[in-house]
Amino acid sequence: MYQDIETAPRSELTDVQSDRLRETVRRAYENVAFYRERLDDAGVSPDDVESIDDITTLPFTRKEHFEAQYPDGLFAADHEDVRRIHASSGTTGKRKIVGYTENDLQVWRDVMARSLAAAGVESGQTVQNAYGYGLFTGGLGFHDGIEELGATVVPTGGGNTAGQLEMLQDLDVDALGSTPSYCLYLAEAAEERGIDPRDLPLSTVIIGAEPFTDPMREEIEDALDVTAIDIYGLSELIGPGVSVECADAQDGMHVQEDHFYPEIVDPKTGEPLPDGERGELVLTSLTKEALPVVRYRTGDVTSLTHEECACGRTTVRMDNVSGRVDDLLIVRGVNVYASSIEEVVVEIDDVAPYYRIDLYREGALDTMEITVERHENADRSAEEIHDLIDSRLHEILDVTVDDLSVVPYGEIDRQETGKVQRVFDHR
Ligand code: DLL
Repeated sequence: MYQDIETAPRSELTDVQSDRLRETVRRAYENVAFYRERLDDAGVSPDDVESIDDITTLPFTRKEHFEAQYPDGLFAADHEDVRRIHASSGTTGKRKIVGYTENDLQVWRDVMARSLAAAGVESGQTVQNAYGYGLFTGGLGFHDGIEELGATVVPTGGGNTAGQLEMLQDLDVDALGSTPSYCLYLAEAAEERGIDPRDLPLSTVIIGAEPFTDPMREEIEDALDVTAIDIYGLSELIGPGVSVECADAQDGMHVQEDHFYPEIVDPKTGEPLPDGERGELVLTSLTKEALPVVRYRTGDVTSLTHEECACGRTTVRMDNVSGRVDDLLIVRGVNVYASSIEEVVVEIDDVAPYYRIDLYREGALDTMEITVERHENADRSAEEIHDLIDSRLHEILDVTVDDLSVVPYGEIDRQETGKVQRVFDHR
């Protein structure tokens, strides 16, 4: 275990959380006009918060609030105490600007070092960091955590695939941090250069920053002969390191609960949901100074479990994030999740793990086009693949696909940096 708190009994964790929630609410109330108004409107005073259970009396904070308070209206620290700024790009709306005090940066280093240790990385090993450096939290978040753990960081950042492969091989790299889509891209690029990706020295990849399904993870593990560990985080809370899978069980992500308190709510009503039920993840920061965040509606869909984990950590685990509340594609009035399409596509061996979904509006009618790639070594013909996917999609979707194309291998654009885009809504 990297830190003792990861295996603390529940009662100890609850005490820590209760103390920290009280401090967080007080800090937010005293330093941020937005929180003062929201709490006053809800009739809650910081004195009313006694234990972590009182969290449900607090109002939610939403993406729109970050936008309305752009750039730093939610900051609770003086400018001279802010050591670093990051920002999340956000596909819609304004960037969210986030800030860190020295203490916040140390918390981040700690939770990232912990996360890497849980992923099976050891001090003395070499970790290549292919997350983008810059305003995105992925690059520097991983970078600091790798150093904090006592491992060696190779700061390749995103892109430059030839350089990535060269470093992986020549520096005998043990673990790679990268988005799942870039992992697959690297494997493919290796093959094109005559390198068997399974021969790369890697034993672990730590993937996150975008949703992926279980079949996609298996594809990555198989292509690179690695263990693929899911890591989750978001800029508003800190960046990567909010939760991570352990290499021992690979069964849900342990939330770093002494710093981030998770709840699951019904996305429509905001009512709390019990363990095991999927809903919207709501997170509260418990130690952040520059930017305390109270009951943040992440928009990410998952569930929680307090069941014991084989690894010995006592922290609550969250399931793989299958998608976002607002990612639901409504096609001709019918709910369609891109992840369910991905599952169909990736499960078929003859199909490469690349696809795109295009949505158009013709007159008053929505149309949905899906493009998949035939695998290099596919046995089935394009027509056979077409019919197979068509019938599977027919079984799982309540809406018909207007156009399904099976294109030759390599035809769908690969994205070398940033988060992959698979849904193109032209409506
Ligand atoms: O993506 C932080 C991060 C960097 C996490 C590197 C993991 C690795 P943002 O750019 O603010 O921060 O985007 C956060 O990305 O609300 C999710 O929708 C999505 N996301 C992050 N991790 C995962 C994951 C970083 N493991 C948003 N699975 C979040 C699914 C993820 N979605």
